[in-house]
Amino acid sequence: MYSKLIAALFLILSIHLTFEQDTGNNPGSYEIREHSLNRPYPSVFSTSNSYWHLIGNTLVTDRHIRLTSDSQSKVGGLWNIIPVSYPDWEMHVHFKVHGSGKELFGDGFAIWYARDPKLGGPVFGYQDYFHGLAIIMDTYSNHNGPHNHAHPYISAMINNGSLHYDHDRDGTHTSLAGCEAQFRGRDTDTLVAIRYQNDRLTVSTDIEGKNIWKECFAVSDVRLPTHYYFGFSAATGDLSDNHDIISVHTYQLETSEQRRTENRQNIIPNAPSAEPERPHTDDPKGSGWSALKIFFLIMFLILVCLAVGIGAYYYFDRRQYQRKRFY
Ligand SMILES: *[C@@H]1O[C@H](CO)[C@@H](O)[C@H](O)[C@H]1NC(C)=O
Ligand SMILES: [Ca+2]
Repeated sequence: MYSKLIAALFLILSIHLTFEQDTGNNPGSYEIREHSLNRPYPSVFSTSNSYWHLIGNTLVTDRHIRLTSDSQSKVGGLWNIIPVSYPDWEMHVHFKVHGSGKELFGDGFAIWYARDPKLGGPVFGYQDYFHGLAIIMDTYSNHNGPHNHAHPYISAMINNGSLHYDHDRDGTHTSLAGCEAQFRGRDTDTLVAIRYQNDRLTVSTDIEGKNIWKECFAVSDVRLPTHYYFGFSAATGDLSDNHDIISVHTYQLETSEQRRTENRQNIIPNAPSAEPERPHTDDPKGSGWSALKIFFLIMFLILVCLAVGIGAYYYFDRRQYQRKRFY
């Protein structure tokens, strides 16, 4: 009897979490098709019909878009060519980094929101001194000195064209924030979410096959203009790996009236200067569950259940009338 009840509660909880993931936890959000990419991929890229262009060694199969294969000295890119006209967005990227290397592999890939699409260069296959945002998924530790974090490492960098990305230091001096994330060579699906809303940049991962976003970092006062471009790039050198993009889902988020009417096109990318590394702390382990806590948890779950039921009713009801907005 009890176990059934608990199983039912867990089911409800997992449904709730799935809902959160699907909508990016933003009720006013909807997916932008021209900034998304999914299987089956367009049969022809780099034509006037396609929203996405491939550069360098990028290869498309029916299963993935391979920025680099697991061989030396490859450079690849995948660039969207429709500028992003809305100020607040969230992007979910399903990717896979894998290869035959057990100890030595690299270098990783980068996700861009940048002024100049379709260029190649030394920073994970894109140009140095770029304008915009880089989310760097670094799998190889170049920094030989005493290290304050392990790899793979996810970090963000904001650039107005003046900063150099220093590979030899893994970009430590220009990094805005970062976290360790064991996203390479996993059997589970690996996803990263980048949210930019009200000048707050949040990066989360879902790499453990739990279908839950785990926050990697969040930074406020990040200023990014509209009309930049989304892109992905990767490079291999002496070390190599497969760097695959499997799908991209981009959502326009609800925007305040003030931000909507502001001219955001000429903003110079800007963010609080790089902070010292935050010490890595593990999530607190669930210990010492008192009866009172369990009681409140059950009450909470019942409330969540009610809210999800009511929310789902309105959601699907509304969906009937607004089907055109969803893809
Ligand atoms: C560009 O960024 C650098 C370093 O963060 C800063 O010193 C400089 O003032 C910025 N330039 C502009 C035009 O904002
Ligand atoms: Ca590196």
